[in-house]
Amino acid sequence: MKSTKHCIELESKYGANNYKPLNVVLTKGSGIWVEDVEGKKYMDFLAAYSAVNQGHCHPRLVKVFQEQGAKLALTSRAFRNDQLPEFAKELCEATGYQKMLPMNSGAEAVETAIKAARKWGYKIKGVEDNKAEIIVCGGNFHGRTVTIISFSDEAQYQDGFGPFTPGFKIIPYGDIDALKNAITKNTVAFMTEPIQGESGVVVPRKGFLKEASELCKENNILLIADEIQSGLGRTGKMFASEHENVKPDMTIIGKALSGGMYPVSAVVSSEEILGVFNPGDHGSTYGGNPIACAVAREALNILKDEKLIEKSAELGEYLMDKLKNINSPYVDFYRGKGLWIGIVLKKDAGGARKFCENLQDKGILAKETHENVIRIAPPLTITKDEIDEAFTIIKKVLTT
Ligand code: IF1
Repeated sequence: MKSTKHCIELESKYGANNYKPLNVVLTKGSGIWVEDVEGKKYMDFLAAYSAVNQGHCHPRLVKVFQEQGAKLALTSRAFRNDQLPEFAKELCEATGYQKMLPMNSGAEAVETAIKAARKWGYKIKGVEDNKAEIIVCGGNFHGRTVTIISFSDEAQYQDGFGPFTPGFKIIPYGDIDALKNAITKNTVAFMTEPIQGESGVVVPRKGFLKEASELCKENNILLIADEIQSGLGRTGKMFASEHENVKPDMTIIGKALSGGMYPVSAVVSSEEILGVFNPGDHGSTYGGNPIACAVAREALNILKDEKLIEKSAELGEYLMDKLKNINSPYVDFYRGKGLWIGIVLKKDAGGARKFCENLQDKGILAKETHENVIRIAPPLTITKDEIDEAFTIIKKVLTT
C-alpha cells in the first residue's frame, strides 16, 4: 500500500517545489468526502478552490466523462465536433449572454478576456494602436501567466519573472474614486473579481460594483468580471455580480464549469465584443473539445437539477449565523456570501495554518489564505446535517 510518507518523498524528489500542500495524500472522493491513502476520511472544505461545487466524482459527471471519452475525445478546432454547439447554446442560455469562447484553464480564459478587450478597444472604441489600458484591483488574483502576474501586487507572484506586460493600472479594491481617477481615453476595460478569493473572501463595500458598472458605461469601458472562483453558485447566486444587479460586459468562468472533472473555462459576452475575433486570432488545441463540452453541459445541469445555487444561499446563511454565535478568543470577524466564508483571525491568534492543521486532525480539510484567514468553501452538495457535523468540529477548533 502507498503510504503518506512514501508519496510525499516521491513528490518532493521528482516534483518542482512550487507548492507546500497540507500533508494529506488523497486517493478517493465522493460528494463532500475525500479519503487519504491511510484510509482516513475528511470533509473537503476547500472543494478545490470552488472547482468541485458539484461534489467529488459526481456520478452524472463520471458517466458523461467516461461515455464521451470512449466516443470522441478531441478533434481540435480544425474540425467541428457535435458537443460544442450544444454547450455553447446551453452556456449562453444559462448565463444570459449572446456568445461564448471556450478555453481550458482559468488563466487562459482571463487572457482571452484581455485580448478581446484590447481588440475591442482598437477596432470598436477607436483607441490608438498599442495604447490600450486595463484597470484592475489591488489584491487581485486572476492566474499565473506572465501577462496576468504583470498586474498582480503580490510581490512573490512577480519575483524573478519579469519583464512584465505593460498596459495595466492597479486601484485599491472597492475604491470608486480611484477608479474614476484611473480612467483615461485609452482605458478599454475594468477587470475585477466581484468578491476576491485569494485575498481572503473579501467582499467590497456594498454598491461598489454597481457604481463601477455605471462608471464604465458612462466612459465606454468594458466591465469584466472574473467569476472563475465566485461564479456558478458559490456565493448563493449564479454569479456574484448578481448580488449588485450588475451584468458585466464579459464574464469569465472556469473551475466549477466542469465540477472538477476536467479543465474547462470560458468567456461569455456579447456579439459585439466576442465578434472582434476573426479566424486565426485566438484559440487552443483542447479548448471546446468534446469531453470538456459534454462534462460542462452536465455540470451546469447538475447545478440546476440539484438546486445548488439556492442551497448555497440557504446553507451559507445558516452556517454564517452559527459561526457568528461562537464566542472565540481567536476570531476577529467573519465575511463572505453563500457557502463561501472567510474566518478572519485576530493578529495574535498565531496564524491560520495551525488552525487548518487542527481541523485536518479532526477530519476537515480547509486551506488558509493570507496568513490569518481560514477559508470555508465546501461542495454545494453538502447537507444541513453535514454542516452541523462540521460546525461542531470548527467550534471546537475555534474555542480550545
Ligand atoms: C493555484 C489561489 C484561489 C482564480 C480567479 C483566475 C484563476 C483563479 C479568481 C486562475 C485561480 C486558484 C489557482 C490555484 C489556487 C487558486 C487560488 F489561492 F491561488 F488564489 F482559489 F484562491 N481567477 N485560483 O481564483 O485559474 O488558471 O488556476 O484555472 O494553485 O494557483 P486557473
